[in-house]
Amino acid sequence: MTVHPAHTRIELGDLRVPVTRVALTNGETFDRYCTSGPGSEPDVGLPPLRAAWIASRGDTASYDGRETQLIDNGRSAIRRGEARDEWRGERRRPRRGENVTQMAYARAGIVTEEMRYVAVREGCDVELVRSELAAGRAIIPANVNHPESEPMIIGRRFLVKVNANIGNSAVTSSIAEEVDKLTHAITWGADTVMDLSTGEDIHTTREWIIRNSPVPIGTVPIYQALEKVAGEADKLSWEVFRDTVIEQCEQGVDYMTIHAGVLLRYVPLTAARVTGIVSRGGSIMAGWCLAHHQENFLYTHFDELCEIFAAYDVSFSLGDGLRPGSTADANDEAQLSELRTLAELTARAWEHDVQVMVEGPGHVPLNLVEENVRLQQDWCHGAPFYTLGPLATDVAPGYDHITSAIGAATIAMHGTAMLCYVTPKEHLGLPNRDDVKTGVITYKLAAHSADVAKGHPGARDWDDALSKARFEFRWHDQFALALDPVTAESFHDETLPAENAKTAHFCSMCGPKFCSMRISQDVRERFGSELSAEDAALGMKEKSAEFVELGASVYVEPRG
Ligand code: IRN
Ligand code: FE2
Repeated sequence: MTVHPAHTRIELGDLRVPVTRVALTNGETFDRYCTSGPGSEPDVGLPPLRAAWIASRGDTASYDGRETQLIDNGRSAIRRGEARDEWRGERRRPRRGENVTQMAYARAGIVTEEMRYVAVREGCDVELVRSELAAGRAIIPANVNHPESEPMIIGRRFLVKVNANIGNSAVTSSIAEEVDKLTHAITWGADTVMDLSTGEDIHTTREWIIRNSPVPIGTVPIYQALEKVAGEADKLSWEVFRDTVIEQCEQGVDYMTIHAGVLLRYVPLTAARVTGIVSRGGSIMAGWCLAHHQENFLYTHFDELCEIFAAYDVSFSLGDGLRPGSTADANDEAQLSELRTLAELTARAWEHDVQVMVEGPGHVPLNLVEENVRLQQDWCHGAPFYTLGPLATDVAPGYDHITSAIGAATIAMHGTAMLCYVTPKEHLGLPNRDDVKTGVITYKLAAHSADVAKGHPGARDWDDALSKARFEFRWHDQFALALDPVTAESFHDETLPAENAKTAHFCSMCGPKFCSMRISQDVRERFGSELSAEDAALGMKEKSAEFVELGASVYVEPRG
């Protein structure tokens, strides 16, 4: 799906790496990173781009997915005839003893097709990709059972990425709506999508989302485990959780949030907080620890979890269950204690060659943002940081995409690798389709601002292309290059809808007489681009005289 007539998806080379090619009116083209995928019919799904790559590595074996597909609450939806009841393709499991992770290959010095693919996508050397993966400073979330995904990389040496959360809750929304939100999120540039569905039909909703997703899909499996024990946290067990994780591994989930750092002894540290525990997963695990007075089973069974993840190449997103939920609680002992445990778990996962990213806050005042990245990068040995905003202030419900994008741009500039979007509905309700778009656009601009600030190679080319179009009054090109062409064009057309206004040397903001860009161009034309300061001053003086002569009201003192 394209968002603008000047946009075409093209595929590069034998790996068919997608880019969005923007055709400009001056005959030039500009290529942009493309996340939207080739498009699919929801009930057919996407072609399995990576299937041959995965099979040719010879370390996984296929089996009939129908054997295990009908476990759990997917069954209820199928019985009611609401859902597709069959997995048409094959699923894969590791051959005994094989570790199929991108990290294992990278450490063995093997360059996979996935690595070559992301190198083309990022415009970098493939050795940078391999070495960052081997060191744990970057991850390619790519479950062997999600062959439809177009590989992407998360790490501070690469473009800053954006995750969009979708998913129904017990109260609203249907499967079709969630697939539609997925499509909408990737159309506007989401790099990964997390399905946070709760309530009924979690399994089936996720099946539809994964089969139609060209981007990695993340989940928080404790949500589904909780459904299986009728919502009573103290009934949870390692066994229920493990089976849920395996079910999701076999479906093709690429990364999972695991709240293994919420240790029993940290829970009391949240008692004096302004907002206590705000993480859903964190509060479930804290509740379980308190009810049983035992250590978090995600922590005590962590090595078993690593073995499962290694078998499918699922990446950890180590959850920040004790993240601050208000600026008052930022960087407190509860948060930092958990981070130390996440650092320990990162090292343990790496012993299994399992890929890891570490989740971060939340709500943090701007002066404390940098410290968050510094501590996470130091303690967690450079593992990618993945933060939720953070919100720089708590006072603007309804505008929290903005309060959080301020924090997100700042934290990404300091080295966060992926930003979890926040929509205008944050703290207020479930985001709808429009909120998804607003969240993605807001976070793409935060991420790109950080890329520019970091001096990421080539990042500013996009800004330069748009600025040139703006300066040369190529309105169509300005729209086509915009992050949101639809809104840019419609705002312009509110006052100047005529086609000839699309080449006019002004817009309705300043009107024809006072357009600074036009004046600068006139000056340039008269004196050439190598202007001396005196010539420029002279040019401006002449212009001033010209305007006054025309009766320019801006110079007239108000009367009366
Ligand atoms: C990202 C960073 N910190 C938290 N997140 C996201 O919050 C995480 O990836 C997932 O989408 C959601 C999990 O929320 P709870 O269960 O921690 O509230
Ligand atoms: Fe919050």
